[in-house]
Amino acid sequence: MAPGILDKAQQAVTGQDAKQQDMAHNKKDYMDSKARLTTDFGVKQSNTDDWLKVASEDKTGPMLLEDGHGREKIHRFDHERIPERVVHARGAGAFGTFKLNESAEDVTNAGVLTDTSRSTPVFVRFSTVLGSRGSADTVRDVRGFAVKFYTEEGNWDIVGNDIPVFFIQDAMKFPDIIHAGKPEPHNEVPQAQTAHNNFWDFQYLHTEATHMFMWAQSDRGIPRSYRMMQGFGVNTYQLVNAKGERHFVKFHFTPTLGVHSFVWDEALKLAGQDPDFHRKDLNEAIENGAYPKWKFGIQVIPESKEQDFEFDILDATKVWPEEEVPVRYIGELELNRPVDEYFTQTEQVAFCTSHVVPGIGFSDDPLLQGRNFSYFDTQLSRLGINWQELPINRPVCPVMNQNRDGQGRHTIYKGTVNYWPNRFSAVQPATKEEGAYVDYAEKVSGMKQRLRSKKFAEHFNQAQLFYNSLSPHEKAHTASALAFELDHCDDPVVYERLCERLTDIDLSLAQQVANLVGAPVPQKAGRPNHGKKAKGLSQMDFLPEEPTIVSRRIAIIIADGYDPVAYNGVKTAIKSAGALPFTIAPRRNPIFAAGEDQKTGKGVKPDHHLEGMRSTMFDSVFVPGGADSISTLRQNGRALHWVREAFGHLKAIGATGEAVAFVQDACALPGVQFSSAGDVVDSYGVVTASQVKPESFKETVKMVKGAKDFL
Ligand code: HDE
Repeated sequence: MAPGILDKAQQAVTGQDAKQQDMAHNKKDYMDSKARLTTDFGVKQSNTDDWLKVASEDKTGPMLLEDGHGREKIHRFDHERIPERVVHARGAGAFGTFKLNESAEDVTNAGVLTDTSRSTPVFVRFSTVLGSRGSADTVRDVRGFAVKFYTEEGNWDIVGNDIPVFFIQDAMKFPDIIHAGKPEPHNEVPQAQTAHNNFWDFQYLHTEATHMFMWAQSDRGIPRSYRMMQGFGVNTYQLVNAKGERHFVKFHFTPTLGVHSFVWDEALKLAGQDPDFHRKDLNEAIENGAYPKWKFGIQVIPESKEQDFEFDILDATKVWPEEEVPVRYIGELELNRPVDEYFTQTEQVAFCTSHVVPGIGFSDDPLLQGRNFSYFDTQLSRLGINWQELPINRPVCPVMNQNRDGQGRHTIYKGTVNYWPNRFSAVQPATKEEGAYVDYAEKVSGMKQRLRSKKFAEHFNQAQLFYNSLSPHEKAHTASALAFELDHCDDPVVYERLCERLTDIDLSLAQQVANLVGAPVPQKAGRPNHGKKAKGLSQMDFLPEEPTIVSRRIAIIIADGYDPVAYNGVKTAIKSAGALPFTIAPRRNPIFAAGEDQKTGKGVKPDHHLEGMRSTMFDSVFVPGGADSISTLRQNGRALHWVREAFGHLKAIGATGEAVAFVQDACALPGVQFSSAGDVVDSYGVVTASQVKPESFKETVKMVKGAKDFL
């Protein structure tokens, strides 16, 4: 047995999981100082900087085609790119572990969902959908949430999203919805945006997309972090237990940090200020030991109850309301290892919905059935027929079959036959007892026709359910998001008709949006709002069990003459709460505390200067006092903007001593009254303490935990 192929004894010795061991054979340490430069074929090279040429110290002559090393280097470079994913091109990945807390053996016999002693290695890739590989992370879009479980029975992929429903019911419509959302064909504009005519034209004409576009326009479309969004399998799968009974299932991942989003202005600015914000955030958290975690849950419906719902449970544009089908949390997903190399791991990873293990299977969900064809197919053009041999895609259990050859083949099979049956009885099919995949025997009959069941025709009930379930601020954000998008459409047919469509959801929503985008303001609901709500739709239903600031980024702004007691006190308090303090100052060279001699003192070296970073990149801002520091900051427009912008983005802001008045002045808006600054005071998310006492730091941390932006 090759090491890493379920070699548990060796795993115990090395402390590596099965996938780490498996990939160890493909890894090379580029930082090895003893290594020497060679060609791809191992011949040592003395010079990788100058092409072989006819040259002397006085004259540079022609280059020689004969230079194999030069040619190899350029050839390799010319072919470095592979086609980017047709959707979900921009992504970030990490390794981790899946642990099961409760066996689901009543509904499945899958080892990964029944054996609570296992720890299953996983690779997760998060992504945006529409943008190309170089687009920004924080655009308004759906996020991909794809999980590859390297189980003992083979690879299982949940290729999910952060939104539980989809735009279309039948896979046949996928090229249309994606063409409509991607840049328009005549000018390739806009990039990574749905704010254009074609997208909203399609949304109006294709009514089954209504529920999903409401999710995408809500705060779900601009998550604060990949670590703070839910994951959903979206499609309806099936589970089969040892008795051969079938259940329908939906998969859920719920983040332990809670579900949080940006405000739109922050997301827009970040797209330019730090387009890699989400991928950096993922790595920063893992590198700081704040491992992202999700509870893993299943919603299960027995086969006998398939027809008991007002919607079709195979329709991917519908959620299964939690009141009717509760989520049963049975496991935990943790990400704890960054990738070693982006291309070979995050780019070359290939997910397929068709990859399931015994005990898990597919329903007749027409979206899922189409996806099962599409993913394998797309990997052929991205990676070639032998993509399953790439280290990131290889399972950790043995692989043996008659599939052979093709471009880029690595596996070398020994033996004289490559077919079954063969005269040696070599490589026999497995029995059920040996763990073979058993297809669920289902009776199927019907007319062959292009049709969906009648229940698929209802497209608005759940769009209303979703909107009704949002909190007032989520509703307000959704209205502004729709108005932003439609404002970018210049064809009146598009924005006027879409405002009409909104009357099928909620008249007051339609009226707000129509007024902002310059469409006739509708006076009559397209259909009455049924007024029903459900839990699990608003992201306010997913606050962390305990408020936490773990892994949050907190900026401390200082200038020369800052108060060291307040500065050090708050920094320590932030660190001990598991958050990340960053010192920001007018320059990156050392800043000196009040009373510190600038010639002999060491000062504090800031992490960034005020122009190098923006408030958008931090969750909270603290300003310690110090008369000179504050007088410098008062004259610095950027410093004022930092505080004012953070306030505008509803972030927690803390200040002590002389900084109290500075922060109050920076945030003062007509009608906004801060409480008096005698004691520790909190008002509109701004915590101030004129006296520097330990309580003020504790209060700041507490306030940051409770701040609106973190909800
Ligand atoms: Fe995908 N989708 N999809 N999709 N999808 C792809 O596969 C497709 C759908 C999702 O990080 C592609 O490897 C069809 C729903 C994620 O590598 C492609 C249909 C959901 C990722 C493809 C759908 C998803 C993809 C492009 C309609 C949420 C990124 C590259 C029937 C449940 C995976 C690739 C990664 C990627 C096809 C609908 C999620 C072309 C035909 C619904 C997270 O095969």
